[in-house]
Amino acid sequence: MNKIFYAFIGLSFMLTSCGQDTSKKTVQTKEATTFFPFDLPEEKPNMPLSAAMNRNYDAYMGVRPETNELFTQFKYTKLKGFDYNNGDGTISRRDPSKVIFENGKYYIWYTHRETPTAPVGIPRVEESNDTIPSADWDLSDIFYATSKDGFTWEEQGVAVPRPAKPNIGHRSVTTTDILKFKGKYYLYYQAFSEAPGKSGGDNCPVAVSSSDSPNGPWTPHHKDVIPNGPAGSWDQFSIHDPYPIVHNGKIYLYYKSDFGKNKKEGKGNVRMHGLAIAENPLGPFKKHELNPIMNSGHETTLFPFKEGVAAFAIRDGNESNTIQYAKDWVNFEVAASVDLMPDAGGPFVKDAFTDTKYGQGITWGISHFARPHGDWKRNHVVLVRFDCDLSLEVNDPAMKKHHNTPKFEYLLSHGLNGKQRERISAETKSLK
Ligand code: AAL
Repeated sequence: MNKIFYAFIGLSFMLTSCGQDTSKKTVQTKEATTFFPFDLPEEKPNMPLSAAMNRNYDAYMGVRPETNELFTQFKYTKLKGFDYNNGDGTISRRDPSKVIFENGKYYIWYTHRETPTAPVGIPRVEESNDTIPSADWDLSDIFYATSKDGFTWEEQGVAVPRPAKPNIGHRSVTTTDILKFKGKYYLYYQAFSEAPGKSGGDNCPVAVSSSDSPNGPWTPHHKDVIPNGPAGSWDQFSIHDPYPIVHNGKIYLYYKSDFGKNKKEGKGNVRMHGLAIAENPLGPFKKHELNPIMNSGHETTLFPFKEGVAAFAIRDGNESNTIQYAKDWVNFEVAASVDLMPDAGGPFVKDAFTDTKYGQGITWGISHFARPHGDWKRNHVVLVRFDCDLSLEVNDPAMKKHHNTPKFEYLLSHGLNGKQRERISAETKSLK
């Protein structure tokens, strides 16, 4: 009964607020705006609204997660076909590229490390040498794998090996992504000439290799294609996670940079994303004058969506755990807050290279999960499949549920440390 009554009042308000007679409207509005209607209107109601309610209508593609095309759950599945030496830290696979479909099968490329020991870690970089890795992505090559169904993969071996010294990347080639442009294939990747961490940060240029076929052979171009910014600029040291998409006949390459670290002031890295645009896959790439164009995120995951481009902001920054949207491919706005985002997601983007004018979105991809056993001494990363509904072609209500209940153990695994316990007990003692 209540529901019907309020719906009636809400409806009569909406109808009268669209009327012609403004004096009447004012009176009616005064009476009717005492409440917001029980049935959440799909269209923005013509009544005074709070900042939050204005945002709910203006900033999102739907007024509730179920109708917001850029809201999704993420579901995960273990991949078949990859061996990790019982997870002892000597084999790692991480930072997968986008998935592409060619020759009747799916392809992915990724960082592959196989070393006699697990990495010592960036803080102990001085203990690394020609066979002992510093970071998990040290002493790596770019491998590829193919699959008929996206769940079971066959590792095909190396696509881009570390080149001989003194070429860039002779220490490690990592974190690749794929571009198909005018019938040729390009792999962009981070090319380390020293162990990650050796000169402070994780600094390396971006190199590119090309091929006439996704099966290779790949020709390395031995050049830095996305140069670092000038001294003092946000991307002066690192250009990570190069991620190309074709837009307006050009290559839009999004990347991440680590910056803003100040050990003395106890400030860690911030991570933001930039955009570099080129007409030719081998460059020159021109950085966008508004860079950084995303204030949050870590690895880059983007896909054409409607007229614009959607991006994952995972793990770092004020807007982490959001999916963002830029209608003009540059100015990103938060489009959804989400849970359990895929780290380093490499989605299957059907229209990544078709220069689409209306992107259809994604439903799955390959991402990575660091330290599945939680042990830094056996540090390695595994590839995993994620599924979602960020697609205009699919409507999967089960992917639009917005209520994740983590296991109690998961919550408790994020416990207080000793120092925090001391502060809390001192606080309690100080209460008289
Ligand atoms: C990743 C990426 C880049 C970084 C390192 C390896 O997740 O952001 O690739 O350099 O970590």
